[in-house]
Amino acid sequence: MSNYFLGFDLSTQQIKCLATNDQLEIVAQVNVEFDKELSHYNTHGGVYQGPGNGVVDCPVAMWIEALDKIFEKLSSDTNIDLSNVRAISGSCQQHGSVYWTEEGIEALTKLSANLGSLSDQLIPDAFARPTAPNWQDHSTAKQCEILEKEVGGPDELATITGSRAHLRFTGPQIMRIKEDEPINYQNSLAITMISNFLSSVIAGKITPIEESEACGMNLYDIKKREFSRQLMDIIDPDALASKIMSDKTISCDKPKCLGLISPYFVVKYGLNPQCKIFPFTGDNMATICSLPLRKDDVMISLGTSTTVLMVTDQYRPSANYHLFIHPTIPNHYMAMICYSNGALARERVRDSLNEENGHDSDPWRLFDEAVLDPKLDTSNKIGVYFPLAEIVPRVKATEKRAIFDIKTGAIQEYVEKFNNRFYDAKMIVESQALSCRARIAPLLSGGSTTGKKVRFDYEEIAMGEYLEKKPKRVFYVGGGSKNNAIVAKFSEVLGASQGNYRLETPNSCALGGCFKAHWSYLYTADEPYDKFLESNFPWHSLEQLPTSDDRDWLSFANKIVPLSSLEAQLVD
Ligand code: XUL
Repeated sequence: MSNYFLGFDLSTQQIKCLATNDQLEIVAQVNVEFDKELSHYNTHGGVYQGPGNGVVDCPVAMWIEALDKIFEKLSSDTNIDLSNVRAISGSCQQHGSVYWTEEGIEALTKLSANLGSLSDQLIPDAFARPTAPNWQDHSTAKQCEILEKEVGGPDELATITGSRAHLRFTGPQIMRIKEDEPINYQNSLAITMISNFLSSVIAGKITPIEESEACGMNLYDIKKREFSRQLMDIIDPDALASKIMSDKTISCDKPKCLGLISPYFVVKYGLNPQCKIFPFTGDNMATICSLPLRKDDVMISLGTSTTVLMVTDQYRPSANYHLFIHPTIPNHYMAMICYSNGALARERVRDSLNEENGHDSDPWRLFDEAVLDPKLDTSNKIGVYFPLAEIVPRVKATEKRAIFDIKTGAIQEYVEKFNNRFYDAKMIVESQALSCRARIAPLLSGGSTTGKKVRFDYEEIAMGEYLEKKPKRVFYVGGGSKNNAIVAKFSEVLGASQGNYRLETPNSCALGGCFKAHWSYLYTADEPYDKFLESNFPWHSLEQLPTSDDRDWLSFANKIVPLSSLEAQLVD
């Protein structure tokens, strides 16, 4: 009889739960789609959009009802014996916050299958605010400005908390709620993030914030590894520290059992009373926990936008990306770089190429041929294509092309167009990949500080770092990763020393939760997370891609200087 481990994923549009067995295989999968299955909350894409004020909220009552529903499905729609579930963990959309009343904190400890559903016992009195801000909320520009200004600017805030101020981050959100809804704020005896909201309901008691999640608040001092008094004081010097249980934050250095599952789930759904609950984390952190990633491994999500997640032991904060304490590997960080231009920008170039040249039934044929065409000489060309305002670098929507001197890297001429659109197809993929290469360079280990200094964004580093550091493995995910030409070009530019992989990740957040629960349950100090996963991981589920040629990687280094110069010309 196998042990089972549950991993939850409370994301924007659904809650999902996976169960894995002793062999790390998925044995059950259930989900509840909010708009469809809980349509009486009238959410669109799981959220409510405020009336033109940038507010984007999620109803907490919907999540509470969804939790009962998903446990119901686990017990009736799957074959697993829930009394064999040994441990539970999971992940949630990052940054959101849930506001608990005194009654709510009390009601959690008294949850009972005899008292009706979770909703009957928690709604509406458990929450001072019926909704939780969603990560798409953009109502906090004023609060972000204040936080940055008080500490000396975006770089300074990034140095303390791993990120500059962001509209969706919990600190600015709490600050706005305190200002706009003073009664709700006052009535909130505890403020949890969404991750420790979910673990609290499952454990039947308020559980503190997990450290890697705390890094998504703009309040946590990563070097000191504690909530920053200075930052909390800007929002509320009196009560915030106690509301967020700042002295009880859960360290990621080793697994910490939060307690056993609430008797409610034992009696109602047949869970084992000894089932252990381990801290839940953010969805992006759980994604890296779904793979045996180590220092210098990179995951690139080629979706509508491009997101880079990587494991690093270098704490080199920048206002242009995020650093979070790694959820399972001590003294490591997860870096997250979010670009707004990804697939849409490539598709625009593809469409104009097809318009000019006509195309057959495969809209990608001409584009892909151009990307891989060795006769299309882009060695002295550089260009950026940002149909949307870009985050990295932080600039308005723009396009720019230039010809440069291959020997010196100096830009010779800015041009309106290259000879034809085929160059743009090749160039957009090259420059998207090159931008990733330039931004991950400071976060990779090794390399020397020799050579000319080259600046991207706020940081200037020596050419030695760009020229000598390589990622170990690169894992490609997301829609764009299905395109062979695109991943081949990214692989050439990034030059992973230990291989390139492609995988599908529909379940990665929940799976990361299962693996974390499993590892935490078996934890021994001499089996760190990456080692536990590496030896047990179903490698056959990944597709290994060809390794790239070192000469390609070196020749793309010629474009580091011109890309930096070209970006410096773009206006903010
Ligand atoms: C990350 C972020 C999103 C949400 C999505 O900073 O805001 O990825 O976590 O659920």
